[in-house]
Amino acid sequence: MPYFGVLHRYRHLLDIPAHTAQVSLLEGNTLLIPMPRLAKELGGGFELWVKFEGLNPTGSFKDRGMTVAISEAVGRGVKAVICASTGNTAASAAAYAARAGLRSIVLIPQGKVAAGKLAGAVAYGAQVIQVEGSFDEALSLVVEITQRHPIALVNSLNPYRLEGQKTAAFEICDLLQAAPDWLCLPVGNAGNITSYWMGFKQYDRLKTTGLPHILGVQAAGAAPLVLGHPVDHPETVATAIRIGRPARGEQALQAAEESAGRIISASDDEILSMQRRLAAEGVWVEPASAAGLAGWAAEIRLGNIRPHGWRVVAVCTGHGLKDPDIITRTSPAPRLIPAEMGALEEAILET
Ligand code: AN7
Repeated sequence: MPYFGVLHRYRHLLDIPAHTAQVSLLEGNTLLIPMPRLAKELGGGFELWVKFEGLNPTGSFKDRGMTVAISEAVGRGVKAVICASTGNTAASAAAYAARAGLRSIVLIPQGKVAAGKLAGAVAYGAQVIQVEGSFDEALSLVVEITQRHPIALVNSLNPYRLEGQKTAAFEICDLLQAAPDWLCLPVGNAGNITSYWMGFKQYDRLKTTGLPHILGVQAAGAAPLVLGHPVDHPETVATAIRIGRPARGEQALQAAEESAGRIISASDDEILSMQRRLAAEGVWVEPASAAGLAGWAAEIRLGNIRPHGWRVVAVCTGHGLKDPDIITRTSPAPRLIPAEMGALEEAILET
């Protein structure tokens, strides 16, 4: 049966208005990749899967929520949409707005958005505006402007974004025939952790698929939910989750508590090291996307979680291609040789 995207597949399970007019790029249906070698390296005793959300049409999980938010907006006659973004939401909003023939405006924190995301937003035709400030400041601006002008807000304060993002939880349960024991994922503005928890609870009510413990992971330099207070100047190499005042923070804490999970933080070093380990198995994700698994690895190492046959799904939210600079910046440049056999042999045989 051909695949038509998350709205087509799961519409009956989403709380959305009847006017919603499907705008899709056939997002969703992403791969759940088994990672037995990495599980063993991390100590073993559990089964590890990566839900690779970087395989969505614009390279991140944001497409699941955006198809629904834009479909709803189009259905009620909206002509322009706006969001604040650390990059992925911007690219996704721009793409779905383009698909629908809407104008899109995206606000990004100056100098803190990875190259592939900015390029995406520009390529899809968004009006990109840089703000001299953080994501959190940009978000306050877009919330206010949507109260003054007829422009639809497509940040995850928009409830239809969450409805769409629930579909990832449905897919995992459909594929594994049950919820996993643990779900680990990065936390920024906290829309995704909220959506997963809504999705798992809904599926459990409908199909008794069970509930996972949720491990939400923030970057140590942007960890308001771990610290218990907002962070005014968040800093992390994982720019996607460089967020100090998560819009859905309360719901994230509730998801962690209700699921008997937790929200922890991982250092930039731990995040980058996990990014490398994943890439060493052929799965290249952007730094933020490695945070969930970096947190899991730390919990195992510290003895806070004892793995006994758990089935673990790590959500890798965005593709490595989104942020190529972080890799090239932190690795030696490829060696340059003359176009001669002797030089090639010397270069590859010397060590
Ligand atoms: C790769 O694009 O907030 O906790 O503006 O891009 O739902 O915010 C991105 C967030 C994780 C965190 N991984 O998700 C934005 C933005 C990646 C991300 C998150 C983001 P939320």
